[in-house]
Amino acid sequence: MKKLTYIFDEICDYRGILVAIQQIKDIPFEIKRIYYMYGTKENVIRGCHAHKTLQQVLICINGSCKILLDNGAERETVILDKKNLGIYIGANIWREMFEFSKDAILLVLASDYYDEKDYIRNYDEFLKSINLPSNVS
Ligand code: T46
Repeated sequence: MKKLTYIFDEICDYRGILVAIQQIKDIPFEIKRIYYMYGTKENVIRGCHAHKTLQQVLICINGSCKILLDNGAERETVILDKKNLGIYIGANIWREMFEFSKDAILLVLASDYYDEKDYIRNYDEFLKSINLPSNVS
């Protein structure tokens, strides 16, 4: 699967490290929303949905977690374990986030406002939406 990851520049000086991310310049969309999750319980799987139009960049700014990406034909798991590593997830990609470390903080930059209508939360519906036969007989 073609996947887009970013290593954002670290600006280091004697005080520590600063990472800056600019819309359009560093990621391919305008940022309309930022959200983050932490305190994720052990063995929890988050996500389990696709988006019809939303584009996002996920960065685990503390700790680590894994992201499963599924385009209906291929599945791939990415480990987010660096504070300056981002993964782009476009529309029509099923995603699952799991194996969060206790200290994980997953930051998400999103191209649009929250809209439940943009979600596809059922895997068979997701397959149908991308014109693949559903697993349901
Ligand atoms: C995604 C992955 C990476 C809001 O009210 N506003 C928001 O901006 C968001 C993101 C969520 N919510 C509400 C909706 C639910 O009642 O917060 C609750 C938890 O959301 P959800 O179960 O969708 O969270 P995740 O972690 O499964 O998925 C989230 C994003 O929703 C989703 O767009 O791609 O992170």
